[in-house]
Amino acid sequence: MSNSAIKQVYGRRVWDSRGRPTVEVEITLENGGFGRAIAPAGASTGSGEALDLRDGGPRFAGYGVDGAVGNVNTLISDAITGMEASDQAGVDRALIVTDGTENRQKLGGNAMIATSMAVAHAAANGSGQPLWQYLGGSSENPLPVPEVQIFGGGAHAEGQMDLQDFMVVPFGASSFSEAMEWVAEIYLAAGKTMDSLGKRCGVADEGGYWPAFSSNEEAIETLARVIELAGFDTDSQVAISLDIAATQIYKDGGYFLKKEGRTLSTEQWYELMRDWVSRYPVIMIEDPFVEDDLDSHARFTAEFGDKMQVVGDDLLVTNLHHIAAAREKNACNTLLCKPNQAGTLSEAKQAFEAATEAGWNTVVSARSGETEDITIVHLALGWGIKQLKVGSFTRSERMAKWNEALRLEDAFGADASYAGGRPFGK
Ligand code: 2PG
Ligand code: MG
Repeated sequence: MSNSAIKQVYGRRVWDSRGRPTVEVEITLENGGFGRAIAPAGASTGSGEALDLRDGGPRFAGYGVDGAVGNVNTLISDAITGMEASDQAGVDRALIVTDGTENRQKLGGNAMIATSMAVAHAAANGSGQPLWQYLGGSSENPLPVPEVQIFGGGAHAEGQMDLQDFMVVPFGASSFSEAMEWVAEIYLAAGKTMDSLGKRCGVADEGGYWPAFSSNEEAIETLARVIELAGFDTDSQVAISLDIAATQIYKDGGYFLKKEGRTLSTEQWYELMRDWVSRYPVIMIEDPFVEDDLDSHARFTAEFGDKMQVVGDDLLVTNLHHIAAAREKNACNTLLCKPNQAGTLSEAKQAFEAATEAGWNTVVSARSGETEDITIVHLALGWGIKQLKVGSFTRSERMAKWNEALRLEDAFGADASYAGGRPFGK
């Protein structure tokens, strides 16, 4: 038994940013290395993603994780105790085999991803390296370009707005810290604008404003105005990213716009997005169509893919088979990489590598249900992922990630650089 052998696996229930139970795992190694990680949880989930194991029943509205935590302390502990934590692929394989299901319903995707990430943290700690470095990163890897939510809607705001995330992308900043400064100014300007319009209602699940706009377009138009009001140029400094999360509004063969009280055919919906994209500075659009409509995604990517990023989240669910199918049809040009959709770190990394091989860009992403866990920031720097999406610019489960990236930028010192620019289009 060499140094990084896993000595102890311990799971406990903690709580996420929506006040729901989630799984925390702690790993202790023979060499004294220690790692801890917490599973995040989505609200607008894609149908092919790894399933969180929930207890069901009346307690905590069914969101309990006693079963998943129990699995960590029994089945998972039995399967990986004694294995080398430095063999991430081997540990992840053991998790996958022990689970034995397609969608991780036996052990629970939540139990698996928390374990997989905690093992990486423990191995890094045991080897005396920060996680990003242990994962193979160098201080020459650029800090990622953030996508930051200003207005939240969709499943994160009880459907008050049809689209889910109205975000800003400070692609023209010269450093990550400058990007954060720009976002802070825009966030303040957005608050002032909403107050003066009398449209500030509260905050959505990820901390962005939950506005009382009468249409999606009003929100996009306001966001473009706010960027300019804060003093930024939308051509060269800060532009808009939209997560449509279209599967959530797809009903009975059409796209249902609740505020406007109308349902659009796929063709009408396509036209509406074409209109938005032509009139507003939108440089990224995520899940523009229902997740199984690869043809519409392909048509959209053929028309706009050289000008903007077409991002697959529910479309790809960080899954190699979905990525292969989308690649075959050219259905997008960017992967949204969410480790908990995959179930293990090794599978998330394979998804990133498959996307890179396809010539796509990748955004590593948090979930709408989050905690203080900052693993994804280290994945970005460790694997060399150039974009990062973690929600708004408020609330500590979001700020924990932005602040961790600032710490890493600081630690890189003179080597620090910023991914900047736009991967597709100018
Ligand atoms: C998404 C994420 C983050 P959720 O759709 O990209 O905004 O939401 O975690 O609910 O899937
Ligand atoms: Mg999404």
